[in-house]
Amino acid sequence: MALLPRKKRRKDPALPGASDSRDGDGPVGVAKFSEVGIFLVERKMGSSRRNFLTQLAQKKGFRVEEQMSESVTHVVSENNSGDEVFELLAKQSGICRAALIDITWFTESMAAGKPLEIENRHRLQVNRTADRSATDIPVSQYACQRRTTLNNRNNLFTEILEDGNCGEVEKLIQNERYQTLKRFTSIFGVGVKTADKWYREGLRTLHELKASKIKLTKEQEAGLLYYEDLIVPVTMAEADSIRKIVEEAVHRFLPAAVVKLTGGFRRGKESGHDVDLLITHQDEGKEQGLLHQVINWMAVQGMILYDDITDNRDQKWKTKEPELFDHFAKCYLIFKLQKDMVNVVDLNTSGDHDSLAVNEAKEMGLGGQAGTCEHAGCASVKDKDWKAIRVDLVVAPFSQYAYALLGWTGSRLFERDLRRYAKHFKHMSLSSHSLFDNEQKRFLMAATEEEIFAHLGLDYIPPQERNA
Ligand code: DCT
Ligand code: MG
Ligand code: MG
Repeated sequence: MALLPRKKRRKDPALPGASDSRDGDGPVGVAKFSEVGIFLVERKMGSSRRNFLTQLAQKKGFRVEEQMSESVTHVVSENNSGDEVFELLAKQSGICRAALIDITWFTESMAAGKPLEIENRHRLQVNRTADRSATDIPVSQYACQRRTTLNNRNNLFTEILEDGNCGEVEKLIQNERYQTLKRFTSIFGVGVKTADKWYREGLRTLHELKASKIKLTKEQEAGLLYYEDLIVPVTMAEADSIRKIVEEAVHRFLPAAVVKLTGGFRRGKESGHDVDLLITHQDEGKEQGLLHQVINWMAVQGMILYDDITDNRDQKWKTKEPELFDHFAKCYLIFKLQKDMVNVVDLNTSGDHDSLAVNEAKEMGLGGQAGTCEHAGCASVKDKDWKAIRVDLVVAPFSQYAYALLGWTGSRLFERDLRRYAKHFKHMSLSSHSLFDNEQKRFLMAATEEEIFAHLGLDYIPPQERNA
């Protein structure tokens, strides 16, 4: 969104995905202190000092956001009054939920090598009482204390984006690096880190990538192969069909197993980039080995275009941060959905998807003759009787099901804030497996999401209000 006034134009505008701190190649963020999102106010600080402080903080494992967003928790400024910072933030986006603090918090935290608790002396005083707008309504900085439906005030900014009336956004989307990173990260299996590496190696287009000698992973190869389908949003009808097909496959092996649609669709979204399915069985232990059986069976039926199974016994997960990665048996797959399996006729979505990606598909001649395709989504998407769709299958033991359901429902920002809230206010560690009370030194059991919210002392927020 709009940026704060700047002394100099930055050479290096925000990257796609920067606001959620994802490194790209891993599924979730890698900053050591990812629960803290710092935004450094450039006013009076200047761009070179801001760059220097940004790099310093990043080296120490802090997440620093280039732009103001909902994921910012600490707005740090130097030599500005609270009113000045408040006004700058209110002008640009109305996002004012983060703590407004002085540079002293930042320097002390850097010296300590970890984010310090905010003390009163760190806080900037905001004295304005007159002409306060809606942004002044005290709103928790934690998404898990807010009810965010799909129809929220951020839509205003999305409109701005679509109409192209915002100068800063225009500049950003014209930026070559941004365009290239967006293009490359739209390939399944390519994160910001890889996209940036390719950019630095001089690659700009999918055509150049394909023609290069760069060694692609199996995932990226599949991503390129089914690119044209995968950039088309998945509809609710398609998600529902896949859920039913997977459920049928699962029931061949475990008739009483539950297959639940999670992710964005559970939050009420009409479309998404993938289908997230969570599987469990009431008799804990019965779910073991299920994933391999189901994937093998579906593969024999010709339903699987690509699969990457992670076994829950796989030791490689032990090296990762427990809060960032879960240890469930899971499979990231590309599903081959026969169009006649979809109940509602809603497959003409190819015109809706991202125009950049459309042009890329066109440029590559994906699924047709290069250069002969009038419209991406031409022959290969429209005429073939199937569509490639990304699916995440996750299997959770029954005793962890409520935690897995909460974790896999998202949104990512909502989940991050829940964990941050649990840690700071309740001294508890929340993951997609469990909730551990660090004071009582025990795990808190929960059979439902409602019980988890109750353990955390939070009002229950239903899935459709977790769209932070
Ligand atoms: N998630 C997780 N671990 C992962 C990946 C995802 O715990 N390795 C959680 C975070 C949110 C939820 O699963 C769904 O993730 P996505 O499918 O990436 O997002 P979404 O909200 O479903 O959005 P979309 O509709 O674009 O798929
Ligand atoms: Mg999803
Ligand atoms: Mg997913």
